[in-house]
Amino acid sequence: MHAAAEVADHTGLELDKNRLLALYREMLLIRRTEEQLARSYQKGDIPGACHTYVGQEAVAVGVCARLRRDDVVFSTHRGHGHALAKGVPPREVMAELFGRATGCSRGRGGSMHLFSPEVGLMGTTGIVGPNILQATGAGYSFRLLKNARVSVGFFGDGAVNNGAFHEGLNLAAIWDLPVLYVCENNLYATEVAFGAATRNTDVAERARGYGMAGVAVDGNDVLAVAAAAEEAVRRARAGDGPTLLECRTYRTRPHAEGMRDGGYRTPAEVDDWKRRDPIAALRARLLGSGTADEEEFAAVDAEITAIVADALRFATDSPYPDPATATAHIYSDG
Ligand SMILES: Cc1ncc(C[n+]2csc(CCOP(=O)(O)OP(=O)(O)O)c2C)c(N)n1
Repeated sequence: MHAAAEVADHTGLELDKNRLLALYREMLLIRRTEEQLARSYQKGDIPGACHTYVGQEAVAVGVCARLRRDDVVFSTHRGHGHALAKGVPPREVMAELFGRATGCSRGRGGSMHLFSPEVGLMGTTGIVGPNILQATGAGYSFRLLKNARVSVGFFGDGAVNNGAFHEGLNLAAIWDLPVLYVCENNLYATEVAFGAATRNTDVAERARGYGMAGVAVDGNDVLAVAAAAEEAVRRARAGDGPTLLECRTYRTRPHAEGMRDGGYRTPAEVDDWKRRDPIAALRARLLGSGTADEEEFAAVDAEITAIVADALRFATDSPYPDPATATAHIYSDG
C-alpha cells in the first residue's frame, strides 16, 4: 500500500503492482526486441532500414497503457516500439522485419510499414510528418461517428516544422478532435540538432498558438508519460479537444542501424542519457519503494528473453511471401 501511494503521490496515477510491473515488462519487451533486431541487422538478416527505439521505450509504453484496443495509433519510421506497445505480437513484428509471410504486413512492408489495424496500429511510415494528418483524420471520423475513440499520432522533433504539423493541429483544435499529438523530442532529426532547426525548441509551448492543451513531460519517466496521457485521453474522450504532449527523451543508438554515430553528438552526452535509462529507472523505483523484489524482476526478465527468442525462431523459420503473389494486396477490392 505504502509503495503504491508513493507512486501515486508522484504522478497522480493510481497504479497497482501488477500494472506497474506490466509497464516494466512492456518496456523490456521493446528493448530486448530492438537489441535482437540490431544483432540480426548486423548479420544481414534484415532487409531495408531499421531504426531502433532504444532509450525511448517509456513514451510508447506510457501512452499506449492509457489507450483501449480500439483506439488507433499512427506511427513513424521509428515505430517498432509503438507496434509492440499497441499490442502487435512480437512474432509478427520480428517476422515482418525479416520480410516473412507471417509478418504483420505479410512480409511486404518491413520496418517502416508495420500495419495491424486489428489492434489499432494503423501504420508506421517512412515519410516524416503526414501521419500527423492521418491521426487528425481518424480523430475527425471518430468525432463524426460519436464513438469516443481516440487517435494518437507519434512523431519526432524533426516533424514539428513540417507543414503537416501546423495544418493537423490547427484543424484538430478548431474542431475539438479527440487526438493526442505525441512529440518524441529526442533532440536530433537524423544528425541535425533540434536547436539548429528552430528558434523555439519548446514544442509543448507551441500548443498555445493553436489554442489547445500542451504538456511537456520527462519522456524517460514512464509514470509521468502515463499520467499525462491519462489526462489527454480523458480530455479527448470527453469531447474537450486535442493535446500536444511533448516527451523529452533520447535515442541511445545511431539514427538507423548500420549508420555511424559520431560528429553531431558526444559520447559523454550519450552516456549521460544512458544513465537516465527509463527501464532501469522504473526498476530502481519499484525496488526502492518495496513494490517488487529482485526475484520478481528476474522472472520478468526471463519471460521476456524467452518471448524474444521465440519470436526470432518464428521469424527465421517462416517462409518468404510467394513471388507469385507479388501483385496481391495492391488495390482494395472495394
Ligand atoms: C518528408 C521527409 N523528409 C525527410 C525525410 C528523411 N528523414 C528520415 S528520418 C528523418 C529525421 C526524423 O527525425 P525525427 O522526426 O526527429 O525522428 P527521430 O528519427 O529522431 O525519431 C529524416 C529527415 C523523410 N523520411 N521524410
